[in-house]
Amino acid sequence: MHCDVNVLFAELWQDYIKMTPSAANIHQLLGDGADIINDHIALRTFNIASVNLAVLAKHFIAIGYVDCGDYHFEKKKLVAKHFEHPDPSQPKVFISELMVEEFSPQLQATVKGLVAQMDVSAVTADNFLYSGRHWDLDLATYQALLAESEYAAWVAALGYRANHFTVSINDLPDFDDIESVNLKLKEAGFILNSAGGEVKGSKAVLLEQSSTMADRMVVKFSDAELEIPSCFYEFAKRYPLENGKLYTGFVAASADKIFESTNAM
Ligand code: OOG
Ligand code: NI
Repeated sequence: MHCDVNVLFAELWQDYIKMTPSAANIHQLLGDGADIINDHIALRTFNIASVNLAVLAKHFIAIGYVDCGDYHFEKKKLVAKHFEHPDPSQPKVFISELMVEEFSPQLQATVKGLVAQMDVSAVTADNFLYSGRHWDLDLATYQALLAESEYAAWVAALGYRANHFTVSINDLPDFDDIESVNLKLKEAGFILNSAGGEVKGSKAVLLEQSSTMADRMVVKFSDAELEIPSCFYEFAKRYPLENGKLYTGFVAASADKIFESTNAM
């Protein structure tokens, strides 16, 4: 496990921009070359004991992160937690896990079979959170997973890595509101996730979010290659609580729609 939060996020970012070439362009577009503050990143996994949310979370807890919130997505059969660092300038972390036992016996057997191929030491290695896929996967198995759960298929194909980074709109020098960020992105030709509307949440729930639809990349399966959705970029604007501090949580109804940024269009 890493012991330096900045090193871990630098590694996660390097992997993420390989998966998401558009993120580098968006970075330039919104930040005008200046540094961009990340509101949060997100990771995905299965709730199988050897790779579950808690296993991923250990990497963040080891560098000072604290468990700060629980979320449940009944229809997608997911649960999630978010973690915060004592230094509020460090990104928050949103980790979700698929409740595998709620799916068909076939999906359960497939997922257990994938995870069983992993080297047991992989999950504590420094690079685990940006190590990608640890198993053989054929195209038919990918497609069978996709038919039941887009999330299951995404994790099966792409494995362990940041599924998105999130620009903190509050910290952008040239933009104030999420609508003008969205407009700038659309003018530059980026496709936004419009599930539930382009802006998820509101000032009333203290968080507004939008995201691009994931980039697409050719992934090698054991018997074929196929272009599939990879990772996306998110934009978040936070509003203050009554005590004047910015809200630091997530909004389940909004998150539910953000997950769909990796759906095929
Ligand atoms: C996470 C979706 C939720 C947010 O900011 O609400 C989320 C995911 O797609 O893995 O990131
Ligand atoms: Ni997010």
